[in-house]
Amino acid sequence: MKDRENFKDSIIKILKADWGKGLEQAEIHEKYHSLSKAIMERITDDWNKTQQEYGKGKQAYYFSAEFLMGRALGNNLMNLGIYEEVKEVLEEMGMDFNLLEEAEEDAGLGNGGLGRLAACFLDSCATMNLPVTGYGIRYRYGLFKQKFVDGFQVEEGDHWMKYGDPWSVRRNEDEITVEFSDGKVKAVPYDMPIIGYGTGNVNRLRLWQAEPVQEFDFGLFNEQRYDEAVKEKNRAEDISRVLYPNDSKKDGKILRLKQQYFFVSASLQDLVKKFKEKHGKDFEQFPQYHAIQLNDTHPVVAIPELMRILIDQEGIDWDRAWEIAVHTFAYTNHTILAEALEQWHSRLYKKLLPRIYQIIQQIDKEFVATLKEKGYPSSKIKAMRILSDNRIKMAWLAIHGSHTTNGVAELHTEILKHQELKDWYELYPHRFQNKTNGITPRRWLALCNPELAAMITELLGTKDWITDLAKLKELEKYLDDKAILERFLDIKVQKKKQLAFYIEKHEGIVINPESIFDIQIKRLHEYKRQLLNGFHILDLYFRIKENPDMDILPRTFIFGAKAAPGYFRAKAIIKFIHEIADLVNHDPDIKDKIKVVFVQNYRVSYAEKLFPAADVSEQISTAGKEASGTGNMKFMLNGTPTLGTYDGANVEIVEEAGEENNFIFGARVEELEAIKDSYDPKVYYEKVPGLKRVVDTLIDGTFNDGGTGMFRELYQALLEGASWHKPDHYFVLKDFEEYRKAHEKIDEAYRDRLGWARKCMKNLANAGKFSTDRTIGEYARQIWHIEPRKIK
Ligand code: DL6
Repeated sequence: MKDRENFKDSIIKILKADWGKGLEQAEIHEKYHSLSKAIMERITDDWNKTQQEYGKGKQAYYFSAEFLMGRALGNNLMNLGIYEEVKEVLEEMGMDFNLLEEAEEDAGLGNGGLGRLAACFLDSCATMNLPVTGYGIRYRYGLFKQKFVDGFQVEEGDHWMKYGDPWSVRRNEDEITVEFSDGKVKAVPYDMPIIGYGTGNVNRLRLWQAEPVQEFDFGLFNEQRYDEAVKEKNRAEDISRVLYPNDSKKDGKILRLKQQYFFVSASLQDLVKKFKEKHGKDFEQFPQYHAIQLNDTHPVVAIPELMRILIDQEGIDWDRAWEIAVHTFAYTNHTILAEALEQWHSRLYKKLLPRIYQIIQQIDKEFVATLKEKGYPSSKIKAMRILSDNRIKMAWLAIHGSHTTNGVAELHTEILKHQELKDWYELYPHRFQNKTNGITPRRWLALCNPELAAMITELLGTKDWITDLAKLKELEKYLDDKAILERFLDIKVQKKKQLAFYIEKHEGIVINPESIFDIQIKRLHEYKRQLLNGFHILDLYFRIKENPDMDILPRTFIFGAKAAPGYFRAKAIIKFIHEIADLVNHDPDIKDKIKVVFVQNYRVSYAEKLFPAADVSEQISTAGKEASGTGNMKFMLNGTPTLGTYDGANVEIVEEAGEENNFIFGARVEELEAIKDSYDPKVYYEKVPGLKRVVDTLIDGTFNDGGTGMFRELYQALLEGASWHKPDHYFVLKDFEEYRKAHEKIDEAYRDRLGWARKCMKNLANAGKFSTDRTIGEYARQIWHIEPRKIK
């Protein structure tokens, strides 16, 4: 940075202009805000240049209802290559950079893996100079903030921009009107810069905010009917008020559908408007300039919406419009869980979006005719119809109305092709592809683990690995270098101490950095099997009680997870783990051999502290249920072995780093498929030593669920099942014994310090495949057909 003094001046000026304060009086968030704006000022020219350059050719658009961005400041400074310098400048001004970083609220505009993947993708696109724009919703409230009260999850609204949002620019000139049957709303875009690493290119994330067409009704206001005067405003603003509001109720569902249509319609109108400015009405060319990726089914209403725009507004005939749509869209499937495959009641669509519904009916009608022509039997046609039983099958619409469908890990894609979407694969074999997920090495190594990053740079003699992660492979030459392995271990201890300090400050729990940090961080869901982890801890506890001299290495089990507000069982599991923690952490007989911590409000910025400090990565989902997972990759990239099942991308992690450097256990997909009708968890419950004892704690009075009945319900789900599923449908009891054995292997392996470090290094050295740079390269070449365009 050549102009340090100018930079300081801008910060001071912004503080004065925006907050009316000098440096001495300013609050921490005001300083954070001014610094961020000063950075925005510096990137504006490059941002404009990039958009101009991209306008010259084909571009891709990532339509996603979620972008889990986390914090921007540190990441942006690093990508701009001025992180250290800005830190120095701030110190000269008497500011503590760490405090400023911590003052930033996470932009938590996503639920978990799917939204975070979108954020990593944007980072890779910008870094690779690829013309890609993200389109989504500017939720005023992100994913809820989580607190624990007596071990129960309590949710609070996440007003992430209450102090403003210095990283967004409102673009009034690009506002759009979106029409529903019950009225119109204004969609106003807010653009966020996506700063590439080591390039001048700055990409764009465009998030739409819903606003009323008319701020308030002046007539009603004059009549002092104040509530009615702002009714319209509230109705419009509700659309972008919160991320995925609870959808268990009908009202909630309408709002979610409104959200989906709102951002999709605004985005498509935006693209069509710009296209016409350049190419007139030559819509045949539309797919030559646009590739639109549909991130799961949430934006799939884009297919009939583009048809509507082309047919009703641009006068194009049905067949041509359909061709254009199919050539423009591509669809990514992120789950095979039946309850997550979106379906909408026809009557909701009919009521809210009557014209879109008509178009879907027509798509369905033509599709049925095609299948009949091909000689499909009526049973198969019924199963594949886009509209059946008064429901719209969004995944079917997505596959039929796009040119590619991809899964997110090899195993997942195979399951799609040969099980879940078998009929579709037979119909459209050439449309199916695999795109194994990734993570950005910028945030998930360079930024969150600068100590390890510095060692890698020193050993490789270059920073190139940050944009070419396959280079990590060269670290293999140090696998038997004792000094290097020791250095790796020292760094791990350093990261564990930092985490221990943070946890003590934020959770009030002291943990021992010398213990094994065994971490499971992800959304709370039955298929992810946090319950299995809990049962194992409890079993360990009982065994230590029986045998106080048991020789085990001290372990700290760390959990981080949010449960969906309406997901009763997931909340029961959170409470159960808290009860275990309470028992274990306060028992003097345990002598700190095991400790259990459930961190509150797990989110991107917390994750950045947890991944680098882990010794063991818990990836223990039921085989076949986790589409990919990306947390598994973040652990690996920080040199952490996986304790996991053959599921999702775990399979590929082990393929890359070797099974002998990880701890793989449990039933595989084929086995579970074969036993699914005959499985009886009671056999395991009775037979596996120690298992009955831990399962029974759910009902024998060991623990207290506050009179909610939630523990008994969990117990019944395991042993008796429920109206909608068989007993233990995620095979927790079946995998328990093998899981315990895998833990024993870890205990043994960890004792050999250098042997352990070697496993860690082997994982790190083979994490190259899991960069989103690799994933995005594949999307760009094999789906989007776009080229890099670097600005001068
Ligand atoms: O592809 C990103 C991410 C995967 O890594 C996870 O395995 C998968 O569970 C997640 N899927 C969803 C599905 N949500 N919906 N609908 O979040 O996607």
